Amino acid sequence: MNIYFCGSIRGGRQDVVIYQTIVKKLQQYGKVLTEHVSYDSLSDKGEDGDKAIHDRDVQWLTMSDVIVAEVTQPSLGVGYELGRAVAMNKRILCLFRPSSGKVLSAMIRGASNKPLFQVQDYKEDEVESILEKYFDTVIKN
Ligand code: 6K6
Repeated sequence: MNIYFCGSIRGGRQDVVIYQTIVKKLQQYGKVLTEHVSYDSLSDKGEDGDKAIHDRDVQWLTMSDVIVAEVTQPSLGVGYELGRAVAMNKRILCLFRPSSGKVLSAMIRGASNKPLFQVQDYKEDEVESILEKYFDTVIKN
């Protein structure tokens, strides 16, 4: 299974440790095409140029079976990826931490439409069990 993980890069890297926990868990279920989103050392510069990054990421989205996005830290890139993924009729799980004090965009929470587009509020220590439950269903269907 190809899994596309979305997390903030230029939107701010404060949740990178949670991205690492999520990516590690996702790797039990398939190939995470965007593992680099969880790298500690990722700067916001990139080496490939923005057009190459965009085109490669859209290609990976096309190849993905499931998209998992950590949406607590707002990111234009993550929002864009989710919009493109919805247009492709992909299966999408958005993870949001209310304990951050932030309020999730209505354009993400309001897009929730089970079973294809799911938004799940969670606490940090629940993230692995939430992914287990989600992927149990994905694997069965
Ligand atoms: C920095 C270091 C190496 O590469 C970079 C910049 N590049 C990106 N590389 C790969 N994917 C990217 C990059 N910038 C944004 N994205 C995609 O958009 C990722 O898949 C993230 O889910 C999302 C983050 O968007 P921003 O707006 O927070 O940057």
